[in-house]
Amino acid sequence: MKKVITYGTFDILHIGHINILKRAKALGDKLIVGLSSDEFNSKKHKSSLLNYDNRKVVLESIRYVDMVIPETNWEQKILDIQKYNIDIFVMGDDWQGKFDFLKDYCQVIYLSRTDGISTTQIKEEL
Ligand code: C2G
Repeated sequence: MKKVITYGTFDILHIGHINILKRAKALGDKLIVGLSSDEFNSKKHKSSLLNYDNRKVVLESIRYVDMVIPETNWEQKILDIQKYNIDIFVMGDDWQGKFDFLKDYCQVIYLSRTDGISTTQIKEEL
């Protein structure tokens, strides 16, 4: 049973999110998503249009997602990897290198982002 984890805000879901979730799931058997809380979003200097509960329900409905846990701080990843026996940590390559410290605990894979789409762009077009 190979377990994969990834983290993010996943506001206003779009194909970029689906692509990374689909590819992350394909790397193992179970995918856990650490979903940024509304409070943590403000620490990331990001605001989401949809609140945590809404974003959580949406993520849980995706076939590639097996479990959603809250992401409330930058320090929880090592604990999450140990707590959930994670084999692979996945992030989009806009984070390339930023999480290499996790290589002591699990495999770290950065996947290419989907070009031409972002929540920021959608918000601006709205
Ligand atoms: N993503 C992507 N292609 C896009 C947009 C997003 O592959 N066009 C990926 C990002 O690289 C990330 C995931 O989708 O891996 C979620 O993106 P965000 O919700 O923007 O997450 P972010 O704000 O990067 O938060 O601790 C890590 C942070 O919580 C990551």
